[in-house]
Amino acid sequence: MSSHAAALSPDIAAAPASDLLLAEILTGLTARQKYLYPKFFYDQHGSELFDRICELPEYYLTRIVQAILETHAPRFIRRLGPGIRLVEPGSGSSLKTRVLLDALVAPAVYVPVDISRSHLLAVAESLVTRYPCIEILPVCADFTLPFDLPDAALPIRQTVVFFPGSTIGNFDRDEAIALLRMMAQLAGHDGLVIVGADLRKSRAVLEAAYNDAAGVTAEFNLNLLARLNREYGADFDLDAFEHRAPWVEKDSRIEMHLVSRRAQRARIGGAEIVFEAGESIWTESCHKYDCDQFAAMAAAAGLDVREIWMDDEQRFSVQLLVVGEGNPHGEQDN
Ligand code: AVJ
Repeated sequence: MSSHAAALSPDIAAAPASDLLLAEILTGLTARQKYLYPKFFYDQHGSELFDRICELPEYYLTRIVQAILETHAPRFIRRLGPGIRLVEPGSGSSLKTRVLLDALVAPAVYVPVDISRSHLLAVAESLVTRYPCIEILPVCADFTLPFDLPDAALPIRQTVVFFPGSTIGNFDRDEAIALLRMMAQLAGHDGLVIVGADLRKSRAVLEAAYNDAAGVTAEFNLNLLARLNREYGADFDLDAFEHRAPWVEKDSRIEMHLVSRRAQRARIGGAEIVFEAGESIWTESCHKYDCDQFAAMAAAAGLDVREIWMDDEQRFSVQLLVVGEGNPHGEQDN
């Protein structure tokens, strides 16, 4: 780590505590339906694999969000004027953000928030070089837990929370509402929340997007076990698990699983995890919405839909949300 990156922000040191993560991992692996949270995908290697997923021909999401943002975001962001603080939970490589950063009127602040410390640092460093007029304040945090926004040197007029990649779809309805409420609080009075929501479409298109021919999504899924082996001294046999990602119509979601090919045991953190043949670890849900359903969720979080940006074929939506009138969360300023 270079001293340059360290100078970006002292908050970078606040990485999530690792024994807390191990406790969460063990809770998931000892549940009746075994599960692991998708946030565990994103170590350095997992973040890189995700970037490769975004380039896959079958993975339509990233390209469409990018096109939607290129069409609508620059004018919208420029109109906001100077003094904007852009906060991005789960910023990853901040690639989708560039179209916004390019349009921000200086002075402005960008707060990328990501769980992958080394990846966040590397990205933040390159942003400092690329955007000398924007104050870059990275925060290493698990955005599903409360975190503090770092103090900016510049006066801030308005906060825009940016969550474009459809990660909201990883969460169940109640969790998604809680997350939207948290974003409303971060945005504060007069704030804006921009959320990407993938739309319901045919099984064929959806299943192809999560079962790519090159096998990158399978590798991404299996990297979760590789990571447990690397970081927690676990002994999962990667060849004994298989990637599966069916569209589950009744719950309107893709479910990603790692299915045990045979009866087996694995050790992690002093515990033994027993698998029957065909038993799975549920690693991710990717919910797909229609706009009415999404608006109802936003409303439950105290947010009103002001505008929806979509591609011509209505495959993906970017929702512009404002803190609703009379919502108590609107009064909480950050
Ligand atoms: C990063 C959560 C938006 O749900 O499409 C991609 C993650 N998983 N392929 C998604 C993912 C498998 C992605 N999000």
